[in-house]
Amino acid sequence: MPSKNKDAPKHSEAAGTQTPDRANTNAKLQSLEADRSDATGQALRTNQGVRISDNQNTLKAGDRGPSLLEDFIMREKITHFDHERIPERIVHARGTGAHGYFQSYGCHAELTKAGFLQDPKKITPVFVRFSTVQGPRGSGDTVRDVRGFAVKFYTDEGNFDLVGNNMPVFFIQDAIKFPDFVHAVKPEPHNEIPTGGSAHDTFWDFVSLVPESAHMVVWAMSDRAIPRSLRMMEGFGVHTFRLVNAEGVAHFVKFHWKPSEGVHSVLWDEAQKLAGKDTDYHRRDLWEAIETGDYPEWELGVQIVPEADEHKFDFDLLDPTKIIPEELVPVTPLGKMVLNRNPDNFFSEVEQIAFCPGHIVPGIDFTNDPLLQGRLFSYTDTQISRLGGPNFHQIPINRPVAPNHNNQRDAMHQHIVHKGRAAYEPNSIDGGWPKETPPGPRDGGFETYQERVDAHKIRQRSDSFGDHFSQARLFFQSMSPTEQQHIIKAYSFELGKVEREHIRARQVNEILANIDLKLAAAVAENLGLPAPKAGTVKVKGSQLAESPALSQMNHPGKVGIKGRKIAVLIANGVDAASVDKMVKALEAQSARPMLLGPTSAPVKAADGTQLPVDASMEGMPSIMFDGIVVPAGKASTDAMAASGLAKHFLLEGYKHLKAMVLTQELLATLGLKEDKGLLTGDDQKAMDAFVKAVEGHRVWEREAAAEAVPA
Ligand code: HDD
Repeated sequence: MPSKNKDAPKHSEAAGTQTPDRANTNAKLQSLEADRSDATGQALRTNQGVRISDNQNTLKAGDRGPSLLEDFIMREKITHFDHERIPERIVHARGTGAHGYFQSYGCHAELTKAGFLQDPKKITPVFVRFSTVQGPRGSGDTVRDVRGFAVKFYTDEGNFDLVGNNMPVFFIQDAIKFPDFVHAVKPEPHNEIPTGGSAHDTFWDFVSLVPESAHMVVWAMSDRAIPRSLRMMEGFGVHTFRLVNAEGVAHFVKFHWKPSEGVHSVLWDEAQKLAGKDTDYHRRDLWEAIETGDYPEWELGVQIVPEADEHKFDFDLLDPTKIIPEELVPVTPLGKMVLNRNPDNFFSEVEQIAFCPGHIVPGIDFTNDPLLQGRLFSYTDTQISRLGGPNFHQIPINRPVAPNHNNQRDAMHQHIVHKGRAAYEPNSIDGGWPKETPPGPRDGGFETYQERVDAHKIRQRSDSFGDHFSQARLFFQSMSPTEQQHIIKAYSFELGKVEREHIRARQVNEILANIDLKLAAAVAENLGLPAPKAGTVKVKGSQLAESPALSQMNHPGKVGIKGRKIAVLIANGVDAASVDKMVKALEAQSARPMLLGPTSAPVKAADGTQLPVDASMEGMPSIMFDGIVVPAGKASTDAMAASGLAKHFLLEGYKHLKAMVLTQELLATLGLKEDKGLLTGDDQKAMDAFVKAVEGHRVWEREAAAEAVPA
């Protein structure tokens, strides 16, 4: 992989390097450093510290004799190995993560007393874990699924975990339904199929019986469920939270992460192919971006609603199946997050990180959202079985940078040698320490927002949670025609995999027909079902006819084609000057050009120079790139025109609406016509148009023409 940014800090230098960004995370790094192990120059020893003289042979009675039980070295090694696996997360098992930092844009004291949001000079270390929901640890990255977006802020006042998703709503309204939902979406119990996807009977059975899922399911059938990159996803806290200032005044807020690289997806056909050709597509992309210095960045913002306006909307703020449309309450930016360091060890950091929505700091508080309330219980509970007991906060990646003295003691995997004799409070033996801190505007003890509660104990859903279709309709109707078609195709694909016709019919007639009759009719036609009648639910509709903020097309990003991967296809006889010109034009835009040859062997240019390639066209197919360029050269063009591999690469790129620059000869051979993103030549004009087309992510105008191309 060519490193675009030659000065970018490399992973192995992580601990010591002092670039400005790197220095920012030092507090957390220093606290982790003591636990990092570098065996360079060290003798091989047992866990008890004994030097090992032979790591090749078990102790035996004679060189052909039986192994001896007394071989403590072999036994220790095998025993440890036998216990290397821990239970994977019950949901969100497949994930990857990175270190970085958060920096506030200014002082937000009017909104919250949380220390990390007061001072633009304050750098707060973070660790982010992205995940899919359904699949196990080894499942594919590009499956159709919701993506987890969990951020741990190591603030001076304790850890704050914002455990969100890349979609702003959820499938259910009450936590008591979570095990039902998860059992339905997970692989079916009799045969453990499918891995990583929701295209099966039990999922569609559940969601077609539970109309509160309607809104989230349209999101899951949209392009949001197949992101191009983890760097190109929005993140959402989903629930309404509270921010509380030093005077005790609270505002309702919804948290948003906005990516500087825009919100982009792959096409469904690419997603499926990638799941086979590069199972690790997303984790590789994030890793490489950070290694090459293209640090992903998001803006943290909040939608702010004064307490007095709680009942101003046509939905309930406590209902996690609802958004606050950004056109009604715009997102106020608070600060930015940059991911600038890859983990040193996947297991220790990504696998062992333990998030919990209940990890909050003074200045942040919950609401009565019944989904959120249940989550407050579930996460710690799950860590206890996953990480082997209640001391998981002592694992380096989970440890706060804030001190955390208290009288909790013992339990499995206790790493701290607590001094003193009084593990209770109040005490007079250890001088009364550790002591409570009264609440206060700064550095005070945590104080819960004093919401008044006066109610009967009941098991009942509020009527204000009863409208399941207005926002699902708003979402569908806010999509561009292209996005709507993708949604129709996704429902058709998924329901087409459902074996039971009554489930397909119920989803179409009882859910989709209430969302949008055109959507229902199109899906019904694709499934061969009778045309649906208008839905029977009286849908009151949203305050807005459309919410443009919901369409990905309206989130192009602010960094041009920075970090976009471009395939430069070459073969023997290529014009080296043309290669150089195109690569330089791409590098000037901070894109990542990669040279691909027919094989992994170097390519011999027309002037005799040897051009080493980054990969073969087979090793890195077109689905791994955002755009394709072919430099000039008569012999190389002829070779590609005669090569099934090269032609497939190019036709597949065309079909997936990628921006491309070809030679005239190849254009003719492939029988393609130039369009806004299919260009010829290698001059600056062609490259400028190419860059513009990559910025647009895909050449959407080509969609109809591309349908006819077999690839
Ligand atoms: Fe959850 C993990 C996000 C509802 C119970 N959840 C988990 C992760 C994310 C979310 C991103 C992975 C964290 C990581 O990377 O380690 N979950 C959500 C969102 C929800 C939500 C955005 C709704 C708005 N979750 C939810 C409910 C429950 C859970 C209602 C239970 C009542 N979630 C869990 C869990 C997990 C988890 C079982 C599995 C592993 C873990 O917590 O640490 O406790």
